Amino acid sequence: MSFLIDWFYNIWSYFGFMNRNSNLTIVGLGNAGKTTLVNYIVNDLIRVYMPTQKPNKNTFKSGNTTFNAFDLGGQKILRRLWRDYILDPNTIIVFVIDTADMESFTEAKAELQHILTSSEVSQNPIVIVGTKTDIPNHLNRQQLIQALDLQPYMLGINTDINSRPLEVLTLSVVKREGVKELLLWLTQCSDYCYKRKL
Ligand SMILES: Nc1nc2c(ncn2[C@@H]2O[C@H](COP(=O)(O)OP(=O)(O)OP(=O)(O)O)[C@@H](O)[C@H]2O)c(=O)[nH]1
Ligand SMILES: [Mg+2]
Repeated sequence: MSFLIDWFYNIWSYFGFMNRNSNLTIVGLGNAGKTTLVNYIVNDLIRVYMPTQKPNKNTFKSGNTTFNAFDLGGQKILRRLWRDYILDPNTIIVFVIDTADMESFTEAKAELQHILTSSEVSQNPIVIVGTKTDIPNHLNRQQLIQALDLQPYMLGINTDINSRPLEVLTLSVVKREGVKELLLWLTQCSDYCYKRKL
């Protein structure tokens, strides 16, 4: 039976009939580059933004999916808001981290681990996005995986923690590199989540 559903699904997707919505919750420490990334995706614009105080909703389309992206503030006092948005069972979590800011790594890693080990969001897909790869001495994808202790999640060692989609990507908004790959992953992830619910 499921092959029939897949078949109809593929045909409908092919003809563009399969429009759907997906939520993104964008978190990460202050200054990580969240607002810059979202606005680049939405408006193709690179400019400087004030630190985010209130959550901002931005909408953009990629493939057949309309994404509602909630860009949250990363300053310590604002992080308690993250939970309210992350708890949406249908949201894809986008955790943004500055690959060139070694000083903030311990704190970023702690926040990320908190999310990764939270049973409340254990099914939510998560993409860890390392930004600012244009800055010299940044960590590349492999170094980022190591620094954040993400090897068990990537290697399929523990099936419990691998039951959800998880990816690590790096990019630079300034150089306009890696953003297409992020959009592709988000679109595929949204497809996968949709099928998972069928
Ligand atoms: N070199 C470089 N700088 C970047 C890049 N992306 C963002 N930045 C800079 O990083 C700084 C912080 O960017 P924001 O997007 O405001 O950071 P944020 O994560 O939204 O911060 P909060 O709103 O405080 O949580 C700004 O000075 C940006 O210009 C990038 O790809 N490369
Ligand atoms: Mg911001």
